Amino acid sequence: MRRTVLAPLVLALPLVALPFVAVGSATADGAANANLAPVAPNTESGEGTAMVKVTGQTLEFTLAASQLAEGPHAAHIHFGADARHECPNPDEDADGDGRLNTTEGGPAYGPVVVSLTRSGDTSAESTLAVDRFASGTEISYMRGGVTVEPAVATAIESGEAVVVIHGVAYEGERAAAKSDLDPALPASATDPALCGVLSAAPAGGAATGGGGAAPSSNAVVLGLGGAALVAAAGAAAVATRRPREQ
Ligand SMILES: [Cu+2]
Repeated sequence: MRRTVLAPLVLALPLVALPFVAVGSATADGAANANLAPVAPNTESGEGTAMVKVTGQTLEFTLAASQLAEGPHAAHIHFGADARHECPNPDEDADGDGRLNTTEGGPAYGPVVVSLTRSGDTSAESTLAVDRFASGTEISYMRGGVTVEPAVATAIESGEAVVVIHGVAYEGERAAAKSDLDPALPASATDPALCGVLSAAPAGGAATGGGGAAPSSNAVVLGLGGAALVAAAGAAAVATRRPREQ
């Protein structure tokens, strides 16, 4: 009994004691950014950015967007090995109903692999957990400690993952349409609004540091479970990158 409790502690010790040895060797650490643009023909307004920091299998993300429709905005990282790793084209409105629903965008960006919720679960099971996403015309939040599959971490760093913010404003016929994801919801609640491909950020240290020291220091912060430290670092990044955030 006691032995099973101690084993994880013993295994964890080397990680703490050797902070400058690369942690998470299965996937390189890095960051990726996306500029989010309106998904036609659903909407013509809105803009946003997504930033994702990858440390091993752990993500820290920042999501910000403005000029959105009222209402909740489900937001996800989409990825499929067979997808094109792109945002959908307007002509992918396969059924020609003047909307490009989430399913019709699938060939471009693949299924949901991370739900960018503000709290709780972040798996695909939270795809429509609207009460845990942001709401309103302007959204801005960040979160750390999001664990993903190694393949997802690799996809993000390879420029193959796509961020999609859902929730648009429809009038007329389109307003009456039901969601392809959940017929109990209107299509406006789940159709894609903004989309952007995550591409590797010009590394702030990883590429130029030459020794992996910068990524290691991130790993140490995360390894110590310093949520507050991570949040502070992220907030600083937001502040420097988005001067007009408020
Ligand atoms: Cu999505």
